[in-house]
Order: sequence, then structure tokens, then C-alpha cells
Amino acid sequence: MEMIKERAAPRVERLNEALGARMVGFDLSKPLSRSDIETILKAFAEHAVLVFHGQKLEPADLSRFTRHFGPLEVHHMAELPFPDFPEVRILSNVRKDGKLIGANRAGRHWHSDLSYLDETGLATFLYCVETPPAGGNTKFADMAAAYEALPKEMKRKVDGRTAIHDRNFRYSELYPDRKPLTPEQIAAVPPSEHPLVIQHPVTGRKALFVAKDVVSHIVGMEETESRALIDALEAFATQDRFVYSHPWQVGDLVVWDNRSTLHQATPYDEAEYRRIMYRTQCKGSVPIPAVA
Ligand SMILES: O=C(O)CCC(=O)C(=O)O
Ligand SMILES: [Fe+2]
Repeated sequence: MEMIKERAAPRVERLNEALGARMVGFDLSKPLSRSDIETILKAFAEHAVLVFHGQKLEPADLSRFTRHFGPLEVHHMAELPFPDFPEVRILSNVRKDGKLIGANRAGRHWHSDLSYLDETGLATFLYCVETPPAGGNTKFADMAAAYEALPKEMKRKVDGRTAIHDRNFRYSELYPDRKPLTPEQIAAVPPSEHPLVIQHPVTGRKALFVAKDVVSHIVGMEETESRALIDALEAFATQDRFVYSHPWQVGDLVVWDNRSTLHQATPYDEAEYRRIMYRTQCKGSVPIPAVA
């Protein structure tokens, strides 16, 4: 008689007090059942950061999984490590023939992916191929919980406001080891205006939408006050009580919701250790302003 290997029933476990869920019993290297997809999308809306351990994924698998969340985004500055899968990027410090095999030191500041475009990032997917024994974490901050916990007088300052997100604002400070952007590259990604408080299209939850190194100013606010408020909002939202820091293991796939979280990569000993991540993203939409 043929033995049928029993798979553990899929389940969703909370990661920590702040946010995130561990997804147990899913094999993302195979097409998923309808009910698994529903479970995953529901958990995504509810927990914002999903962690799947022990995966064995090829670029095709990552691509297929990403498409359950929305249409694929081909990153505007992407190198093409997998010509058949232009949507799959590599993040790494590894060099081949003297050339980096992917983007290095990406996202070392708090941000929401593509927040500087009119249609901002929806879900981002990172799959760990190689990781250093320490450091190289990805931290996530819960911008919905942060908004809810905001002191009244701060809430009054942000409600109904908009802010300018600008990829070019601090690019050269954030990426000192990269070639400066050319005038053409700068012109290709103009700033974009978004509400400071946005509403999640699925859950209806309100979230802060701000990051100090990407938001250049708050519209209609005096410069000094605007800078102080932007810095204070990020500092408030990234307190430990709103943050989950993911320590990577080979085979982890993490997906996060850019509409309700910020994230940041932490440093590691790049001279000593290798870090290789595959990355995809799906296309977002114009953020919805929160109604008071
Ligand atoms: O490398 C990481 O941990 C995250 C980098 C990042 O910001 C991204 O992939 O969007
Ligand atoms: Fe990012």
C-alpha cells in the first residue's frame, strides 16, 4: 500500500506582542490549495508580517507565491540576476568577478518600500539563501499600533495632513557607497504626496505613513516644526513595543505589508560573512487617506 506522508495541518502563530505571525505547515515550493491561500491572505491582513521557516524555493516558486498577493512589480533599479524572472532581485554583499551579485546595504534606514511613488508598495517578499551568524536582521515596526497609541496632541497634528515622500531626499547620505544618482535617475523618480495617516484597504485600520529619511516635509507646515514632527513620529513608531526584529535562518521566507509597517535592515560583519537574499514585490496602489 502506498504510504501517504501526513503534513501537519497548517496553522498561524503570533510572533510576539508587537506584530507578525509564524506560518507553520505550508510548503511554498508547491502550488497552494485555495484554502491555504485564503488562510495566508487573511493572516497577512491581520498580522502584517508573515514568517515561513524551512522553505526550499527557486525563483519560479517565489514568483508564483508573490502573485497570490497582487501583480508582480519589476523594481525600477533592478539588476537582472535571473533573466527568466526579471521580478526576482538579489540582495547581497557577495561579489562575483569583482562585481556585487545584487544590491548591497539596501534599506538600512526605516522605510516603506516605494513610498515615494504614487502607487506605493504593497507586499515585499524576502527569501534567505545565506545569512551571517549574527546581525543582518530585518526589523519591522507596526505603524497601525503606533498610530493608535499616539498621544492626543500628536494625533491632532497628523490627522488630515499630507507629506512629501522623496527617494532623492537623502539618497547620497543613505547610500554613500553607491554611484550618485544621475540627473536622469533623479528626474525619473519625482517626489510624491501622501496622507500622513492612511487607511488599510482590507482591514480599515488606520496607520501612520512616515519615515524620517524618506519624507522631506509635511505639506503646509513650517520647516522646523515639520522636521521635528517627522523625526518624532518615526522615533515614536519604532519603539521596541511596536517592533519585531527577524533573525534570519536559511530557508526563511518573510512577507510584509508596506501599508501598515516600516522596516529596516541591520548591519553585520560584511568582511567576514555572506548574506544572500532573493526578493520580490507586488504592485501596490495609491494609499487611501484615513477619514477622521
Ligand atoms: O535586507 C533586508 O533585510 C531588507 C532590505 C529592504 O529594505 C528590502 O528588501 O526592501
Ligand atoms: Fe525595503
